[in-house]
Amino acid sequence: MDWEVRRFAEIDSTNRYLLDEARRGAPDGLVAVADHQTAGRGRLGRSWEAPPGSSLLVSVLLRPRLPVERLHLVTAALAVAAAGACGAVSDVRPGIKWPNDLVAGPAGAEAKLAGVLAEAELPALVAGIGVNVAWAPPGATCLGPGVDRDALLDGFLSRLGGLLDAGDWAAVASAHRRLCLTIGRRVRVDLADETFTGTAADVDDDGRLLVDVGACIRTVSAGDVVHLRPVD
Ligand code: BT5
Repeated sequence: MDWEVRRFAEIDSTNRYLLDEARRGAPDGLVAVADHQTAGRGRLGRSWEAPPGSSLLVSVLLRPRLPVERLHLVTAALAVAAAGACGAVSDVRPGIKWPNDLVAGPAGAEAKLAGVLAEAELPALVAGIGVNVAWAPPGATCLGPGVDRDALLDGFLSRLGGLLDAGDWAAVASAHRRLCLTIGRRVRVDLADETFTGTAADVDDDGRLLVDVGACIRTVSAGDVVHLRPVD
């Protein structure tokens, strides 16, 4: 992947910027990086907060040749690439909380380090990640002081480019599964119209979460997952 990186001191949202560029026909491989976002987006209309200069805020424009039901694997690839890059520039070895959060901290009490937001306007897909580097909001965590954001960006893009160029989505799925701390945990799954609890049994080759609810295994392709303590 040949990345073309555009840097912004301030922008509303790097995802918004690349979606507009995609509509104008920009090629895949376009990257937007910001020191500060004034309207950083989370999933489901939520927001992503970070003081100026405190985080890696980056989005990539892709046109993945994948069937719609496998597009989850692109967010998985971002999470895997970012986890590897964090490990290379800091002492933090993040895990993945399904589907898209990087988490770090004591086993069983991990906190959010980074989040991925993918927005599709097919055939374009814009996927962005915010990684807390020198700051985290209450209840979340960061890599810590002294981490070089440019080195983190380079490590992220080179790993992501490697995964995309290889086009080996089974390898992405298995790397994601290896890092996924949700597997084996008691979880509450919040869907738009329903909530249920169970034990996360596995992540399948399309990146979907399989939850053992006792009577059956439910397959979750999108939703919010809360890790429960074993006694909850
Ligand atoms: C996410 O959403 O985790 C996806 C975040 C994606 C942000 C990147 S930054 C570059 C690109 N451009 C954008 O505009 N967005 C992407 P979600 O799972 O919905 O989590 C959002 C929730 O996490 C919020 O409602 C807060 O509770 C919490 N939150 C906000 N800022 C946070 C931070 N810096 N660290 C940890 N948690 C945060």
